[in-house]
Amino acid sequence: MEIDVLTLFPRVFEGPLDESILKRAQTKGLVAVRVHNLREFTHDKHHVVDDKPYGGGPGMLMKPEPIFEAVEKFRREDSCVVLMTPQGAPLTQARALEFSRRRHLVIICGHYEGVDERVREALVDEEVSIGDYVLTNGALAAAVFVDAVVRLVPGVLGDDQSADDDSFANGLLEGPQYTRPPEFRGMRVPDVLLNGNHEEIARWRNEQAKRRTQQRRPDLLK
Ligand code: JD8
Repeated sequence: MEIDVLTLFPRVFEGPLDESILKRAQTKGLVAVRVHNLREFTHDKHHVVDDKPYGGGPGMLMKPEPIFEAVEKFRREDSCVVLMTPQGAPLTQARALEFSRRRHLVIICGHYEGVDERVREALVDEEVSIGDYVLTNGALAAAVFVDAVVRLVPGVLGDDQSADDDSFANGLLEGPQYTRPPEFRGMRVPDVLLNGNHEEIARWRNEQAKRRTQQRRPDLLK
């Protein structure tokens, strides 16, 4: 999979994309993530990327020209152009899995108060939000989106970290988990996990997952 990210803050992506799973996905050649500064797609002396909204109102909008120029440079026949915006469809695991099957994503990170509507009309295939809370801009949202999608690209996760085991993949939250030692500061690991009966362990884990989901996220059970 190839991903081109268009943003005014390319450094936001430096840390997240160069760690662990995302780094390995890229060195293994399974994914190529390229981050581009939208300012480089301006032609005026001061590299202006924003302007006042017609009709008045607070804040600034992203001008259409740099975004059009960048998208038209990178998009191909098989591309999906994604706009990060609070007005987008909420990202779910099912949606992340769909995006992970695309050959090429072009991700537009909004900034300021958002983008000129003609970007949506003419360029954008999908609008995505990462959740119902307000971020200062679309760059962090895009980093989260890239993380959720890339780890689902076939071959990125090892067998011992299969995406099938993820919470949300089976619609349940993960139950309690333990590692050594068997007793720590008086708190014991449940006996069932120590007795080696894998059928009983699987049943216990499923019960615990259902109980935790019922208590914390009953919406997931509906
Ligand atoms: C893109 C600008 C900030 C949005 C005024 C300041 C996604 N789940 C999400 N929450 N927030 C965003 C998001 C926020 C953005 C932009 C995405 C571009 N802002 C603006 C309008 C109101 N604030 C997001 N995906």
